[in-house]
Amino acid sequence: MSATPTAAPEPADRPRDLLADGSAAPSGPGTTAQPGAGSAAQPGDATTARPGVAVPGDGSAAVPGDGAAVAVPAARQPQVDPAASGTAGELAGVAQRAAEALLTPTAPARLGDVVPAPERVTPDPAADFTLTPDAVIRVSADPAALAVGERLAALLRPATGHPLPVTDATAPQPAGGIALVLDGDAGLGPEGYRLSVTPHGVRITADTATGLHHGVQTLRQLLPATVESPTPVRQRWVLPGGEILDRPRYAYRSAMLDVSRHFFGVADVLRVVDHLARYKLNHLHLHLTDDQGWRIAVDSWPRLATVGGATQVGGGPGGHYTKGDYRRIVAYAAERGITVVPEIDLPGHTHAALTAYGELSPDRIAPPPYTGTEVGFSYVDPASGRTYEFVADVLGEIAALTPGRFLHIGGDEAFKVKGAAYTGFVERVQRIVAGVGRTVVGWHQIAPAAHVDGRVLQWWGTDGDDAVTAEAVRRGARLILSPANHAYLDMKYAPDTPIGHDWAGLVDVRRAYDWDPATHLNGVPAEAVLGVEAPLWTESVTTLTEAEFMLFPRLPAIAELGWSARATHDWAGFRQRLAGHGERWSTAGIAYHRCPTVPWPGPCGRVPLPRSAGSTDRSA
Ligand code: TNX
Repeated sequence: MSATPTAAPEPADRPRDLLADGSAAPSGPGTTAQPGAGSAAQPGDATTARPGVAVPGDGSAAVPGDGAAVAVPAARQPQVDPAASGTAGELAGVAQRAAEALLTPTAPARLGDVVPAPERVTPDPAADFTLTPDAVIRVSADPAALAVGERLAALLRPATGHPLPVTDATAPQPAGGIALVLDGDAGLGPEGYRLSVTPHGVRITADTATGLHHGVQTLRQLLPATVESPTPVRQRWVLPGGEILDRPRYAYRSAMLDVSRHFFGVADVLRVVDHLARYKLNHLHLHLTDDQGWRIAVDSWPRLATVGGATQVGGGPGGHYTKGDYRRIVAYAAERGITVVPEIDLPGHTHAALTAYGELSPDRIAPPPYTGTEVGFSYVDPASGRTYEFVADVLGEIAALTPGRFLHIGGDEAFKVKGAAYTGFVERVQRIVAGVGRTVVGWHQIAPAAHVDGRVLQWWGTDGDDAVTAEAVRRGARLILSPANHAYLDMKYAPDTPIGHDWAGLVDVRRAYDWDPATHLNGVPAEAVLGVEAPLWTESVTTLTEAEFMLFPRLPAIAELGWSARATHDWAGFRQRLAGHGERWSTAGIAYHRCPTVPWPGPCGRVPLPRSAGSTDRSA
């Protein structure tokens, strides 16, 4: 019996993996394909030119406030009130207002310049509002709403330098600030909001704190891009006047981070959560286990994390989350309206678990760690009772850590567990998930298994005909759509993209944007679609900077498909709105791909990816 994985058969629609440089990965038992190893481009190599990578401080985007003078129109010239002279305090106030008025305005955002596109936008050019140093953030007396207010203040204080105290909305306050109000308007739904900008202030109303949170993300985009600066910017903080009414199209809007192939520490994951929140996504799927690493502590099977988590693709040190780490991620996400969906991939993609517990393996022998990128060779023994004790223990502990309703059981590419052995395994695991009070999610390969209440399939196919999935939908399943040729964020943008795969084709931002979840899969009615998810597999993604480069600008495209009414769908308008975000990302220190189809401001071309911009923090 071999302790080494045997080569996996290739799935029909999934040609073999490619290395980061585009060459074919070596196949066969125990190969250690190291993404990037064959190519000259190493992550963090400051001397390596990477096509179209924009990173903070690279000068690739014009950052207002860097000295570019903008004339102040006459209407904005300070009006000094002669009557307001006298005391030193009054004079200081006059001087302050005069200075404010003279500060260079960048072109104020337009009310409709929001990603994802809002449901209804009613601009009022006569109603612009300027956020002044004396502004107050008034919030309904509700702990979750107050937390939204505190986070808004934390977002705005660094760039504006304004103190922005957060106070209870019921206390008498001066006008001229921002109000976040829970108004009991259930018509807005659990995530909707209204935002109104008048010369007297900004008011966001919603039925829930989550709705207020989404409204805050919109407010943020209505301020000049310099609001993303971590340090004070001398600037007039003008918001465009008018009203927005906004609600999501789909209840499930998500991204997946594969923390198994390469491990990403807590700080990195929290930053990814911030990116999701910015674009009103509401789920984070964490792919916690795979052949190369088991990333979550399980008390009843401790070696899963300590042994199974000790390496990663390419042979690096790997890592895992303690239960405390995981709770921190869950709590941080929840505060931002995001539910964590943990995935324990079964019965395949389990090599790391087998390295820790050989008793789960069909041959009962623990194999050595695997640091390559082949798929489909490993499995836990579906004929062993011990396997189901393991599954019940693991899913029980994960459920106890996870307040969200979904547990993802993987189910993909288990090429060696076939037919009845496979469906029998999946059905048993589905019952275990129901037994711990959770709703099962699985990759669409689990479709042939019997239906259980609430079952959700995540479809990752590349063409719209899938009779087996359509049949599972007829039996009651709902779908999350992640078509690999549109939504897989590990696909290359273009042939020269330095990292990523291309087995599902090239996915530029237009391809990510131009599809309709409601009609994508033949034989599946629109009502069966729960939403969309953009997965980021990380065989070739080794640092946070590389992850951001693959996320931006495609994540906002998928976010818009999930949030915005179909009637707003329009590539020409989307690329214009998206272009303004390049400057926001640069200012916030977020790396992104300056794809040629979007009219980003500033020069295009090759930009080096500095070592300092990326970190995969393992400490936190
Ligand atoms: C397919 S799609 C996988 C992953 C790989 C990915 C690479 C699916 C459910 N599984 O194991 O990481 O392709 O693109």
